[in-house]
Amino acid sequence: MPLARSLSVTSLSGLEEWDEEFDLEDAVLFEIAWEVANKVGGIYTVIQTKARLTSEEWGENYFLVGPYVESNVRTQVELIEPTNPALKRTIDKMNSSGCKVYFGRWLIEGSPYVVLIDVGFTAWSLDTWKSELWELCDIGVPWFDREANDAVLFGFLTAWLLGEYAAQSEEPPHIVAHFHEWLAGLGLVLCRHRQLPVATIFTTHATLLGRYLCAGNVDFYNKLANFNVDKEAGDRQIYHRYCLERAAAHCAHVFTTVSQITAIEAEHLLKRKPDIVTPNGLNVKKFSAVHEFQNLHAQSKNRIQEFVRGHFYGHLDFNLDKCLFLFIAGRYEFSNKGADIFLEALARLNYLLRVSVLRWFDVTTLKGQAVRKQLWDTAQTVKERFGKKLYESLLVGQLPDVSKMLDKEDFTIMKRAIFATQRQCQPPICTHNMLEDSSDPILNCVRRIGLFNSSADRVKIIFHPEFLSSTSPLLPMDYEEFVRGCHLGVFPSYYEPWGYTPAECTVMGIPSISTNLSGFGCFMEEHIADPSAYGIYILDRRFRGVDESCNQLTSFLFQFCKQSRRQRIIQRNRTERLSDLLDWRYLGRYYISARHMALAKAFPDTYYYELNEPTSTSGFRYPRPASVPPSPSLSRHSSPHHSEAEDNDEEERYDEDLEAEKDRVNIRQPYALPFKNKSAV
Ligand code: G6P
Ligand code: 1S3
Repeated sequence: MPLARSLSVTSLSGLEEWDEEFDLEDAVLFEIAWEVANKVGGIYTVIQTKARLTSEEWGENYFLVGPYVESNVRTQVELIEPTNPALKRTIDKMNSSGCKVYFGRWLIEGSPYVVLIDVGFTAWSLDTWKSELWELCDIGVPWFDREANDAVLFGFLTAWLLGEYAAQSEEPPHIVAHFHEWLAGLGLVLCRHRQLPVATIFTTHATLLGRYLCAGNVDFYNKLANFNVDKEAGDRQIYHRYCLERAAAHCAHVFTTVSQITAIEAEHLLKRKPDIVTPNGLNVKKFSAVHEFQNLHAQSKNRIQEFVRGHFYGHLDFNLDKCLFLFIAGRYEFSNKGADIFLEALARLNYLLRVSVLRWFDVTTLKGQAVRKQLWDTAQTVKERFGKKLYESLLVGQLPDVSKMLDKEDFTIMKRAIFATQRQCQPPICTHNMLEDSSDPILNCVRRIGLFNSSADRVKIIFHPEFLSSTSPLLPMDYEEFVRGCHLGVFPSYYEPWGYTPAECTVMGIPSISTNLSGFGCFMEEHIADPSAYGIYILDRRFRGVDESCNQLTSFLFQFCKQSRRQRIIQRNRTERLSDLLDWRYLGRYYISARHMALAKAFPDTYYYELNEPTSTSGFRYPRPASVPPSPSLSRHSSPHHSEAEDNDEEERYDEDLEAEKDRVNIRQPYALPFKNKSAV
């Protein structure tokens, strides 16, 4: 029976309303990725955050397919009996033929169904399937490439699943299968080869060759059109992986990438122009109190301050309240993610801050003030604890026992404060003992630029080489809390197909620096008239040399440091206002469009689709803020330099400029989706 499903993407502060009623008939959607319920990198975020919207649209007919990893299943998945009869028969059949396939609900927003396949359990088929792959398309996978072996197993198993599902369906089904990244791509190639009734989509989140070439010393973007791709892949011993990726891109009914810049890269390196760009979104949390995100910033910042207090124990000769927290995070690809130029820019910033601070204040006086304030704070803390004990004693009608009024903890607090005035060695750079300390690129760079957290340095560095976790004894915060507590995210990537890190900052109202070589940076540049006024700084890494980009980055950082607290608050309000642009409720339409396109291509007798602007996400633009931009002012200094009076007037801060601008934002929807069920045309 045809299921009528309707999707309503409602108005998001200025983004035009988009209501579309359409009939998907009996179509079912399988979304296949190695990162389903399995966190490895950015694709996990795509799948996990998009699940709610896709579940709303497809309901019971949406299934995510991924690898079975026991530790993940234990914490993230509720295993249940398959609800869909054809899928139940499929899984039973596969399990009785030597596979291990599980079904469950992934315990995330939207609670989507997941089909998880234990690839290791079917490893006995690896050689047979590799031979079949060789017979089919001359792709030889070497035995030692573990990831590629997994890709072969996963590919054959997902194609088996989809084929079996088609066979077990009572009516000829309309299946949409969306495959993400090369690791899942072989399943798509096999679906086409076996001529299964499946509309296929392949999304690449980064091309293999692009990632490898950029990580080397190659002028990637200027040479993009001229690479001998086979040779380059062969030289890097990834030819077989590259072939799997390219085959998937070419076999797909619809090929998509996450940004325009990766679309160009794919056209040159994979030799197919994407049919549509599907930018990455996020699930934007809206608080009932509009300024809750500002309060959360203050709360999280306090926790980071506590951590910094501990890290710089004995060396806290700076005022934490005037300390700005800048951070970088991401996959450990030193130059691709721009850690190299970030560190270099920090060294230059350190110089600028030292020079400019010295011009106005005597540094030793500043330090003396910081130490004095810390001792004062300690005395206040101990006084409060003392007062509480005194009060408790009086409450029970007793005079206090003076010998018990100061306990062990009070003495510890006071000793720590005294030690803080004595300095022997520098505070550490790294929070962990690194196994390969001498060859670690970050530590080596820090050694080269000489930023060792000395007391004269205005820029201090802490390297936390591990995922953040709220259960860590060191810094008990999860990533989201940490980001909220910082002032600026710095992501000067050279290779970044999309870049979730600055997008996450934006939806939490934290300004960020990205680049015009990242999908996110280009997207924001395209859709905002004056990105930096909204706290979206876009570094030019495309038309400038490394040294010039580094100077520009230093200048962004220096200007940011000169902002007053009030200016930062206004800027955070503006940044947060861009969230709607990055919400799946808005960006999800590109995925929807890709699926409609694939259905129409694979089942032209049933579905019809017409696309107006196939590869463009253009058509809307945030105007320049109406009020004066939060330009840095040297006379007001709440960060490195600051007056108390200025902080006090922050309460009247919020939305004089927000109100003024709200009505001016009027964004056209990017393009219409004239998808119709053919019978309704
Ligand atoms: C938020 C809080 C304010 C706090 C401010 C600190 O806006 O609501 O109470 O003063 O953050 O801002 P800063 O940029 O100095 O961390
Ligand atoms: C990739 O992950 P990465 O950090 O290796 O996919 C992400 C999701 O599409 C994307 O945001 C990122 O730029 C890519 O590089």
